[in-house]
Amino acid sequence: MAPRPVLEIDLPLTKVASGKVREVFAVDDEHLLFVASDRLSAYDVVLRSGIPDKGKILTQMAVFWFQQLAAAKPHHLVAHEVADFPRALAPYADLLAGRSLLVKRCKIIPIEAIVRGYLAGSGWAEYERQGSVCGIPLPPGLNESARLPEPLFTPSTKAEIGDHDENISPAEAAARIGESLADSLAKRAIALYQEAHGWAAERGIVLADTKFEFGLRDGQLILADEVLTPDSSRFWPADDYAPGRPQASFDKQYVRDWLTSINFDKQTPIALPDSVVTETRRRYLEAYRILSGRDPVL
Ligand code: Q0Q
Repeated sequence: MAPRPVLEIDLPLTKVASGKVREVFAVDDEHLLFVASDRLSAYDVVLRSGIPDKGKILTQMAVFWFQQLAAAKPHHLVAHEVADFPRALAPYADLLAGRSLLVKRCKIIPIEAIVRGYLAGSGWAEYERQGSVCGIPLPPGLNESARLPEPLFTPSTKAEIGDHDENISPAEAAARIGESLADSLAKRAIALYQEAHGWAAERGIVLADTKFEFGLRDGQLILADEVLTPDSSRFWPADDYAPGRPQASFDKQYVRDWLTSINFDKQTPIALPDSVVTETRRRYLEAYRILSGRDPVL
């Protein structure tokens, strides 16, 4: 029997940032604590139903990638076991276990480092309009979901809470953060995507695109935030992949299909049927087991 979903993260620590699904708390001058809830967002709406253990499964997927990928280093992850956290956090072990990351503080670069290997979402929409993605001209005649000739660094700005990120060109990103840093960001993000894409493809999952966050610390470019989870990436089942149409999401398709079936207004936070919650939890578990080769600690 799955536990009840954890929708709110209440800790007697200073909250420094809050996202749709995760909270960031101050631990000390050097460290932050990331805690992932079981909240689920669809079409940028946080739904009333959570997915039990989602926060644990996706946190442990990020830990897997931080440990697995050569291109992930240097990164901000310090510890993911509560036993390795500062002793002051021990009283909150039941809430934190499996769903929290102790990370090194760094200066976050105000650009979302998105890498696309396939034409989907806002990339496909721009290509249909003007034959480019983030202003990067592409060959004519590409189909929806087509694999791109090479992975593209397609940055976006970091929107304020409640607003949407805005796609910008690599040149605009360079104008905002400097050419050298933008170039380093692009190279690191593409290397990460390529390594992860290869690992996932060998296991029957297409990594279509993903969003990385980077920071600066001691003059180094540090991989930050979460990495390569279904909340920051598009995962497609490889055995069903066919260009020319939208692809089923490995993890969210049951949610999307049900929301479509009830003509979801893409604004009202609504609850999901138990069957959709159960099936979605099963898909997150399956994705973790396929990619990491192990069971999550729940
Ligand atoms: C930091 N965020 C993002 C965020 C809401 C994530 C603060 N190592 C770091 C990190 C990281 N990662 C951050 N700050 C200093 N050092 C990243 C935007 C916001 C929820 C999750 N916020």
